Amino acid sequence: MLKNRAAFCNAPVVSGSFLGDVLQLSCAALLLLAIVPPAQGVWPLPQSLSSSAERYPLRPRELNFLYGKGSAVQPGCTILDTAFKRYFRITFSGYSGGKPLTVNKKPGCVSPDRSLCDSAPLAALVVNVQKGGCDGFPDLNSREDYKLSIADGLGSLSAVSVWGALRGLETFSQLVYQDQEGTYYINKTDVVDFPRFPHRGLLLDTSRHYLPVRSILETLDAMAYNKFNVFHWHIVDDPSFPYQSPTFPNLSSKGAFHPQTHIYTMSDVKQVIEHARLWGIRVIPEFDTPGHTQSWGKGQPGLLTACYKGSVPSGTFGPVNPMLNTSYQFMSMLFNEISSVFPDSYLHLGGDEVNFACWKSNPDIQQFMKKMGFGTDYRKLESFYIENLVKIVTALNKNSLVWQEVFDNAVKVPADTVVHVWKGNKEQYSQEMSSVTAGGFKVLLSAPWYLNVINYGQDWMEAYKVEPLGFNGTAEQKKLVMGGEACMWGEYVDATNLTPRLWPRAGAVGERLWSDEAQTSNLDMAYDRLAEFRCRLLR
Ligand code: CP6
Repeated sequence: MLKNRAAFCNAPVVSGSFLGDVLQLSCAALLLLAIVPPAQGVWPLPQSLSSSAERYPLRPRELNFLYGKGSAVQPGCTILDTAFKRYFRITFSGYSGGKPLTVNKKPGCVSPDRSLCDSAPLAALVVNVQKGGCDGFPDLNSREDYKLSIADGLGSLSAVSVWGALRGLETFSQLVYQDQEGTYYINKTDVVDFPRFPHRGLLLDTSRHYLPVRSILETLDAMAYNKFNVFHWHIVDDPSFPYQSPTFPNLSSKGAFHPQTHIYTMSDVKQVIEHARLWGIRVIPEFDTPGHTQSWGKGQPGLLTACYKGSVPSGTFGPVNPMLNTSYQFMSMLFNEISSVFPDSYLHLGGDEVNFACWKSNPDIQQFMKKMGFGTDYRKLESFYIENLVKIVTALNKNSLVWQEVFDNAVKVPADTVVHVWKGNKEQYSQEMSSVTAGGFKVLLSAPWYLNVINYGQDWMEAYKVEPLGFNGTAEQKKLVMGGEACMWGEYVDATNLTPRLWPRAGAVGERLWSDEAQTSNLDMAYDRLAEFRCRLLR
C-alpha cells in the first residue's frame, strides 16, 4: 500500500512549503522523532551502489572538496570551483554553523550502540577528472559516468569529464545524512554510475505565462538534483514573445505581455545558459513555427498568413506565410541570431499543430498550391515550409529537433533530425516510436510525461512506469532512442505553482531516464526513496 504510509523529514520545513502535498506526506519539523533513516535514498538510483554499516562522521568546518593530484582539471576550473561551493552548502543544508558537533568515539569500540563506535571523520572528498576542459558546454555526447568511493575515512570521486564529476558530487551530497543530534554521517559506500539515456530533458513554456528568470534558475537547480541534463526552453508561442531579439526588437516590444518587465533580455538569456552550464545542463531553445506564432505577427507585420472570410480578409491571422520569400529572409536572420546566442548544437524547430484552415481560406495560398502542384494536400505546403527552414538551420551548422507531426507529414528532413513524440496514449505513442525509428530517425519521448496534466492524489507512478524502449522494434531501432523530456506546458502554470507541480513528480521521469530499468521496476521501493528525496529537496 503506497497510500497511508507515514514519513517525516528530519529537518524543519520551509514555511509555506512549496513542495507540499504532492506526495501526501507530512514533512513536519520533527527533529526529535526517532525516524531518521540513514540515507540510502539516492535519487535517481545509481547503476550500482553498495554500502556497509561502517560510517564516518563529517565535520562541516573540516570537510574539503579537493582536486586530486593527477586530475586533468585543477583549481581555477570554474565548473568544479563553483560546484564545490554549492555542494558544500547543499551537503550541509541543515548546518547552522555555530553548534559544536559531538564527534567522538574511537574506532574498534565494543559498545552495542553503533553510533558510539564511529570511525574517524571523513577527511576529504578528492575529485579526479581524466579529461581537461572547464570552459565548454555540455553536449549530447558528454561523458556523465563517475565512480564514487567512500572508504577508510576518505571520499574519492573519479570521472572522465567534469560533467560526470558534477553528477558524482550530487550523489555524494545525497549520501550524507544527520543523526538525531545533528551530526553528519556518510556510510562506507561504493558507487559506479552512468546514465541510461543521454538526453534527459525538461520543457518549460515561458509564453503562456511569463516565468521570472529566478524561477528558471531554481528549476535548473532542481533539475541538477535529479540529474536532468537538458533544459528545453519553449520560449515563445501564440500568447507572448518574451525573447528580446536584438535583430528584431519589435517581436518582444509588441509581442510580449509587457515590453519591459515580461521579457528575457540578452543578459537574462546569457545568465540562464551560464547557470545551466555550471550544472552540466544544455539549453535547447524552441522557436516553434509555422503554427503557434500569433504573438510573432504583432512585431513582424506580413509574416503571418492573412485568413479570409469568403473573398475578404477576416482580420485574423494564421501560421507563418509559407509562400513568401520575405518569410524565409526573416527566419534566416532570426535563426542566425538564435544560433549564435544559444551554444547548443541543437535547435528545436517545433512544427506541431499547424492549423490548415487559414491557409485554405487564403486565395493567394490556393494559387500557390496549384503552382507548386500540391493539389489540396496542405501537408505538402507545411512540408515545403519546414524543408526550407531546416535548410536555413543546417546552413547555420545546427541540428534540428522537431515535433512528431513533421515526421507524420513526411517532411524531407536530414537523417540526423530528432523527432519528438508527444501525442497519444501508450498504444499510440509506442506505434509512433516504432515508425519513427523504423524510418531511421533518432527519437525523444514526451507523450506520457505531460506533467502539466494533473490528477487528484499521487500521480507520479504512471510517469515512473513508462518504458521508453517498450515499443516493437529491432535493437537497431532502440538505439535511436536518445531519451525523453518531461513537459510543463504553461497554460495553467506560473511562478506561483511551477515548483510544486514539477517536484517531485518530474523526478519520476528523471529516474526513468537515468537508472537501470530492472532495478527500478518496483514502485514500493521507489516510493521510500522518493519520499526521502522530497525531504532533501525541501531542505
Ligand atoms: N503548445 C505547443 C502546446 C502544446 C503543444 N505545442 C500542448 C498540446 C497538448 C497538451 C499540452 C500542450 N500547449 N506549441 C504540443 C506539442 Cl495536453
